[in-house]
Formats: sequence, C-alpha cells, structure tokens
Amino acid sequence: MSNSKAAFRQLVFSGVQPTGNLHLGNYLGAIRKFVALQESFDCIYCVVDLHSLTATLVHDDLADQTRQITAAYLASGIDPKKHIVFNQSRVPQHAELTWIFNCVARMGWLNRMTQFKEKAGKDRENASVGLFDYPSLMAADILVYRATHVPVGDDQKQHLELTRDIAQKFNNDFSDRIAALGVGVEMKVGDETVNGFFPMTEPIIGGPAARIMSLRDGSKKMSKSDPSDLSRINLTDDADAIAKKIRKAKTDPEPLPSEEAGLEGRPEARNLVGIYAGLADISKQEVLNEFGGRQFSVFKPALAELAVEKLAPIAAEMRRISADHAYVDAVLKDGGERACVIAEATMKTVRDIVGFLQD
Ligand code: AQP
Repeated sequence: MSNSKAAFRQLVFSGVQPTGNLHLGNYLGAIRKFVALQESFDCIYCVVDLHSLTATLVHDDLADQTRQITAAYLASGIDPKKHIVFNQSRVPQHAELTWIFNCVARMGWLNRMTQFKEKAGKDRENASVGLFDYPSLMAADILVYRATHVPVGDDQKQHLELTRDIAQKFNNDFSDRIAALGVGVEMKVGDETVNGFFPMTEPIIGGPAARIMSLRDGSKKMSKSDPSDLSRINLTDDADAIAKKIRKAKTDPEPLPSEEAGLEGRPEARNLVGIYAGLADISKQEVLNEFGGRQFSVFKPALAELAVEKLAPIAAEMRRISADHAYVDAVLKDGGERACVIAEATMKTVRDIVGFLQD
C-alpha cells in the first residue's frame, strides 16, 4: 500500500544572522543568489535572530540589526509580496522543531562541526550550548518549511549535510508512523526509493564567489566578526572606503596569470579575481582573459570601480529602506504571519508523527 504524495513542493529557504554589518561575502555568497532564485521558486528568506544569540547574547541593537538585514534583502531586490521575508523569533515552531531534532541528532554528529570548533576556539568548556546546537536549529529552520533547496555560502556546506542526516534519521526512526498516517512523500535516497516526511534538502553553493576571503588574509573567510574593518567590504561602505580597502588589500608582487591554474598557491590574488568575477557575474577565467599579465596597480582600481558601481545603489536603497521602520516592521510582521501558517501545518503533522497528544 502506498498512500504517499508524489513529490515535495519545490521551496527555497535561507537566512542571514543580524550580527553586524553585512559584507561582500554575505552578498555574493548568499543574498545575490536569493534574488536570482525568486524567478523559479517560492522563497522564504529569514533574518535568523535566534541564531544571533549564539554570537552575542545581549545586543544593544538587535531590533535595528534585524531591520538592517531586512533592508539589505529588499534593497538587493527580494520581493516580500511574492515571497516571504520575516525574522525567525516570530515563528516559535522553529524552536519547537529544534527540540525534537536535538533528540534525533547524535552528539558525535555535532561534535564534528568545524564551525563550532572555529567559533568556540580553545575555550570549548565556556562556549554556549546554543553555539554547539546551532546546526540543529538551522536544520529546523529549513525543515519546518520542508524546503527542498537552500542557497548558502561554502562555509555552510557541512551544516546542510547535517540537515540531511537529521531528516533521514527522522524519516527512518518514524517510518512506520509516517506510513500509517499517510504523510510520507516518495523520494530517492542513493539508489533506494524511500517514503519520508522531510525532504533531502539540496544546497545551492557554487560560482566564483562561494567563499570570499578576508582582504587582509587570503586563508581566512571574510567575516562580520573579524576585528579588522579593512578585512571586509561592508554593504554600507561608501565609495572612498571601498577604494581604500581594495587599495590596501593584501596581494603578492607577481602580475595576474592568464590561466586560472596560475592562481594556485596565490590565495589573495585568487580572492580578488573571484570578487571581480562575482560582481561582474562572469567566470574567473573571463576576468583573467581581460587582466592576465597586468599588475595589481591596474587591476585594483578596476575592481574598486566595479565594486562601487554594483554596491553603491544597494547601499543607498538600504539607507532609504532601513530609515522607514514602519515599512520594514510591517514586512516582517506580514512575512511572519505567512511563515507561521506553513510552519504550523508541518508541526501539527510532526506532533502526530511523534505521538504527542493534541487537539
Ligand atoms: N566570506 C563569505 N563568502 C561567501 N559566503 C559567505 N557567507 C558568510 N560569509 C561568507 C554566507 O552568508 C550567509 C549568511 O551568513 P551568516 O551571517 O548567517 O553567518 P556567517 O556565515 O557566520 O557569516 P559571517 O559574516 O562569518 O558572520 P560572523 O562573523 O558573525 O560569523 C550564509 O549563507 C553564509 O554562507
């Protein structure tokens, strides 16, 4: 007997933490992809304020930072009427599903997460339980909407793999109940066709800008929490700041190579070429076709000009939108209400699958 549905609804989910100034890595690695995916998917884009407590528990300005990320979404071209834009804490089902996933996920799985190791550093005993559990909340964020696709930067790849592991274990552990309730969906897992409630979510990672590195150190990713502001280009930087940061970006003394293979072992050069390619929406090889053999004294001003051309309109629009608190708050409220309807429908079934007594 098979009373399962044939396929999952194709749905995109992703989020950004309100933990400080958005930078070029967040934009090229994530937000620009969010914008492009609107054309072919229904999308849910979240400002993940619950996650931000793992970075800083007591924020002076969490509400304003939440508005700032929302403004970046809208200024970049996300349409909050056709799609859903909201802040995570408005939808308590994320936290509810996290608890169930905490009981599905294994300590060994979370112990392997490199982001926890990097963020906790040497003082693991003093790291918050929330930081350790971050990937479980991320899995719940995605699966509470049964999202099939998640655009993220390369640094989130391991968390997406964990999300699939959690979905698969939930589907296996509760397979009899899922079948008895008739709430499963047929899907391929490896060579097998299985019937599960949660999809095996696909990450959307890639392109020349999947991992933008610090402008000061080509081995470290560009990050909001890097103490050096010169390490990143903020979306709100003005033209002078962008030009200065690119001028001061670390490089090596060689001219740019003509072939991509020549970027091997030159992390700073590879990073700047990747940034140019990401901004111009071309491949690294196409950048090298134009700049191969040229010195950084020629390439850096061209990169600065391109960055200003692409980012200045977004920065201006962000300033305009984020000043309009009433508008931003209304977008988040409306998005939260629509997200809640989907999340509650999932949780009602999850509660039945788990066996909780409910009305
Ligand atoms: N350097 C990067 N290159 C490409 N993509 C990146 N992302 C982050 N840094 C880069 C992607 O941006 C999205 C949102 O990230 P986030 O703010 O939720 O968390 P994060 O990855 O922890 O970002 P940061 O800037 O490094 O913040 P802090 O310093 O607070 O930890 C994600 O899709 C991420 O992959």
